[in-house]
Amino acid sequence: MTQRILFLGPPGAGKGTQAQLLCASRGLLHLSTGDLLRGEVKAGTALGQEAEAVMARGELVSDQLVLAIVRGRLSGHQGGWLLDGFPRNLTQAEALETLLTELAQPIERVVLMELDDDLLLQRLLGRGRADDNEAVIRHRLSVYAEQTAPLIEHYNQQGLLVAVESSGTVEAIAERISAALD
Ligand code: B4P
Repeated sequence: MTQRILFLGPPGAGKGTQAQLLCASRGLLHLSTGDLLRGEVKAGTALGQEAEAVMARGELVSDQLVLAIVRGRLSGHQGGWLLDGFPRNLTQAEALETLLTELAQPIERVVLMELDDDLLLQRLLGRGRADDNEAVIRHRLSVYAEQTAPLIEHYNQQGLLVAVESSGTVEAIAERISAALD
């Protein structure tokens, strides 16, 4: 069974929602850089203070900060994992590859969750997190298009990418993802 998985897709595609389900059913470590950063903000750490304003603007937190978090969580972990919302740009992807080569734990599959902008906007406005107002969401979508979308071709060239249509019910999408992974 596929054990080392990466979820890629625009904000609001449902990466976090689907990652929780898949990790529970496969016993994988769920590593969401968004959740980890929000945890640092809530705890009021120095890292959280640095990340808070950046996240509120809908921009990407510095690669150095995010990489330190991921390295800390993956080093020493035994077993499978799912990286949710990381990497977000080519610098992060290249640093991840170096780390995974060191750990001898290559990525097995990259799941691209695809959804129209209108539905993304609708879902995120419904969620109502601090960074979920329309102006910030539109900015996050443009950051995704500029910085994260190039990773689609990057992983496609490596033969790792599988695209999953991400409209419909949570259950229907979960079934599509499972079918795409096995
Ligand atoms: P993230 O926390 O990664 O969140 P996201 O991309 O906005 O949402 P996701 O796709 O996980 O959607 P969700 O399941 O919640 O990023 C937030 C910020 O953190 C970034 O903007 C950035 O500042 C920072 N950050 C994170 N990682 C970083 C990195 N690597 N480098 C730099 N900065 C980083 O679903 C969204 C909504 O849709 C929810 O309300 C959900 O209930 C609903 N939903 C889900 N599935 C649905 C369905 N099938 N039908 C209807 N609604 C559905």
